[in-house]
Amino acid sequence: MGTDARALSRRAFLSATALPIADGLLQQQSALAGDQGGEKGTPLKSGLVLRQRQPENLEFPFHSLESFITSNDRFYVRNHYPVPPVDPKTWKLKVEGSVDKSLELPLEEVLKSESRTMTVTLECAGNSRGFLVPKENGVLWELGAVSNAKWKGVSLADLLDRAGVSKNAVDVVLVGADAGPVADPKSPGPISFARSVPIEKVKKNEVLLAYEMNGNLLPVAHGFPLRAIVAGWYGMASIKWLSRIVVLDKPFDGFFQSIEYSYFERKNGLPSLVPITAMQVKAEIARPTLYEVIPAGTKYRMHGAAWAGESSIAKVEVSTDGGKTWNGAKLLGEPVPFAWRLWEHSWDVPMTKGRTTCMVRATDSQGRIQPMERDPDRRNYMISHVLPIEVNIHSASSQD
Ligand SMILES: Nc1nc2c(c(=O)[nH]1)N[C@H]1C(S)=C(S)[C@@H](COP(=O)(O)O)O[C@H]1N2
Ligand SMILES: [Mo]
Repeated sequence: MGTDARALSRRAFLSATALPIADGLLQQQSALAGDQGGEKGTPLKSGLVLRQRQPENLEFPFHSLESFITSNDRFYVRNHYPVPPVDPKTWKLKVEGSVDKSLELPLEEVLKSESRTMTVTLECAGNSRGFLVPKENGVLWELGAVSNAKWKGVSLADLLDRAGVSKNAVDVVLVGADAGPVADPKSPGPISFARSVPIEKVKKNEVLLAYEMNGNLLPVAHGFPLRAIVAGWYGMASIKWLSRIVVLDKPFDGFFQSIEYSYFERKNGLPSLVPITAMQVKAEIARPTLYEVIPAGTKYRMHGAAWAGESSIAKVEVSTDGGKTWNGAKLLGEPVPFAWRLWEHSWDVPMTKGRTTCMVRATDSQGRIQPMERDPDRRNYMISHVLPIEVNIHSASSQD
């Protein structure tokens, strides 16, 4: 690797760890929602939408989507527990389980490994839950529990090579420093936020342990000092405030992948709960927004983003008549593996005023297309069916 990356990030970290900057970050983090007032569902000063104050859950205002990269202060935040106190001076990453040699790595050691950079879109498995009827339990996200950033860190595969993974290993558990009790089913005390990833996915270099986000130190809200980025998967696997990595010879059955973040898969006609993994193909409309008033007889720029998890976007289509007819949208920029693709479409808005429903649907490179209807086997996760956005066409001449 170049001298730049290692030297620079090491310096950034060493100074960060020596100074009370980490305390500053913590204060900044807890001030994020608290200081800014705001009712649930309303925008904070940062522009993020408050969904829950404690633990802090903040939504990216998807209608403001303008660029491929989401800036750090606009990236959605999904927390299950209060942000854990992490002191970078004493922080260590434990690597244990089915390995030749357990490791306890201080931050410096992690930073010494060869760095990699990946642009990866994270979508919460509960994104768009607010659209479900009847109303579901859980955080009622609209369109913005999804964001895209450039992450820099070390490949989990490289780190595991140092520990020497046993040949019987099948699963790698990522454990966060945050923990809390679970009410239903009642847990025997606090449970850490944790999630496993199969060893094959790790070996493909698709799991990054990131310490930088969009060229800056990883913000506390996003997992400082180190978080996992599991490329192509829903966000729940991208463990923040990483503290332990446990290699197992059997699949892990933790709460956050067997009870929460699981869905019904039909095997021989029998529904069985399986962990949620890769993101489904999905497109969303940034503009127009729900109930937006659009002038009749004009050209309107519809735009948004589409993503397909471990696959890639082949096609995006839009409808402005409630799904009766569909038109191809233009895919913008170049495809980037594991990142969303922006799209746009120029709509010739009709002269007739009244309500109409806009829709978007994406198809991936394997021919998978977004369904029109919600699949109940998915419980209240993986909400990727076509979402109707009703708008009002308004004639410029009349005042109503
Ligand atoms: N330690 C820890 N990691 C976590 C979570 C958490 O609550 N604790 N939430 C997960 C979920 S459900 C999502 S969608 C992503 C969100 O990452 P972000 O807050 O950086 O957007 O973090 C994941 N990693
Ligand atoms: Mo999530």
